[in-house]
Amino acid sequence: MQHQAARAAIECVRGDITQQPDMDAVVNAANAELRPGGGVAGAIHRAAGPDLDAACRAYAPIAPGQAVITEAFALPNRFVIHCLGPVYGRDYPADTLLAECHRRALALAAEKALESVAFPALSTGAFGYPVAEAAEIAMRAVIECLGDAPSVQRLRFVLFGADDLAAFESALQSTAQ
Ligand code: AR6
Repeated sequence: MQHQAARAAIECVRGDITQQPDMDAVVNAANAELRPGGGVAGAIHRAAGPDLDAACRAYAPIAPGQAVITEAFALPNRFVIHCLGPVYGRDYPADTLLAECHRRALALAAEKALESVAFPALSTGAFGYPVAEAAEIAMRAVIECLGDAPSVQRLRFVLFGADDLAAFESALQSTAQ
């Protein structure tokens, strides 16, 4: 599914965030220490190799809502944008912090004049954010912020599961209208 918002195309696909070779940057669902961990972070660090872990050390720790950018090393992308989403039920206000992650990720992409960015479903795995709510917040945040990131022409949400894909497609439809 694809939609045009503020000159940028937004699409939702089912897949693996480490297998997006046509994207300038991929977003990591990081932990505060920017270490490998599980889920998206584990997959990204495994695919990027140990140089990514070394590069992250200079920026850690980060707080919920923050984002930092590093090289992507062995990944087929130019950059990794590491976002720390809120832990649902612990970090407040969760919706503001989740939106802030997306806003800062796009701001970093714009600083590097990137054309394309792929996001996973931040906070919806180990951090427990209900996916339907997270999808609405993520979609609203990127559509609001794309105007401040004029270089970004293509935005992709990469979802692991069929239910997650359905939630993001529904959010794209309702938000983009
Ligand atoms: N590609 C795309 N999506 C994925 C992939 C992948 N390779 N792997 C998992 N997902 P999570 P969080 C989905 O837990 O909730 C880590 O341990 C997953 O099914 O990666 O922000 C870190 O170290 C879920 O829908 O991120 C942190 O401590 C979504 O991506 C913590 O988890 C997010 O799941 C971050 O938790």
